[in-house]
Amino acid sequence: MYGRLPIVKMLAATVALAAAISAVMLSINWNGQEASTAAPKIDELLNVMIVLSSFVFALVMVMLFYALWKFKAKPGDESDGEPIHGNTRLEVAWTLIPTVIVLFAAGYSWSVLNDIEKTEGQPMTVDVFSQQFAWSFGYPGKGNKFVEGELHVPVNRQVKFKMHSQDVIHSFWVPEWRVKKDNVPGITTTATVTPDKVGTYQLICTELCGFGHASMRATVVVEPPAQFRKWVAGLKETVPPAYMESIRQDTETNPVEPVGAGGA
Ligand SMILES: [Cu+2]
Repeated sequence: MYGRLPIVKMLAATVALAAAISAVMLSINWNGQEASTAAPKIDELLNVMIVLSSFVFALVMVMLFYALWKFKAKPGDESDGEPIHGNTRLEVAWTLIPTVIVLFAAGYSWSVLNDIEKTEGQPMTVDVFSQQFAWSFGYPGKGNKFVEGELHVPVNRQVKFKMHSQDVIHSFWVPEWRVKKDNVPGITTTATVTPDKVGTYQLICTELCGFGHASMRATVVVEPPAQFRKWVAGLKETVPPAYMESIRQDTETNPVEPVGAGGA
């Protein structure tokens, strides 16, 4: 066999390389501003995953380069490599360690998702309508007031978005909130967000939905509650019948309360 590997040195090199990669990767602000209560939790999850992946990547690189250097064929050596018939300890290790890492990642992600989707009291409901290539919004707690291309929500209030697609799959994404959810024809999907920073953001369709996908955006305004109430009171239109129909039809999954529940 190959003789003893310099395990301690390789581990030290792995830790050093993982630390260096993590330091670089963590110094980058990947997701931009945090503007919802979910954002810091999701960013922390991402940071933990970055450190874990850096470690795995470093371990693979150290072993790869060690093997390249240590077992390089001598010039002129045309012989076959030594046949190997398995190594139980090694196989147990490379099965067990990734399993533990993946289970940890799954458990941690699950708990974060549970946490950010928890509803407190009575969230405000907003209906989200998506179609090629525009967004519009209804406020069931405000007499089904309706607006196109501009979403307003009060700051520090939990909002439950109920998504309806009129044609193909779209996806609701406000990067600063971190929350992303597909709008699927025939199904009501929901996303729960508590925006916690006043400001103007962009809602971006993040599911390739056709020719105009790249321009399928809407303005998102997070404002103090009084200002929001004034804005919503000033809306002239109510949700058009075709959209009301899509709310009625999209019942295959999750809405537990009747459509229209929840108020601002
Ligand atoms: Cu779209």
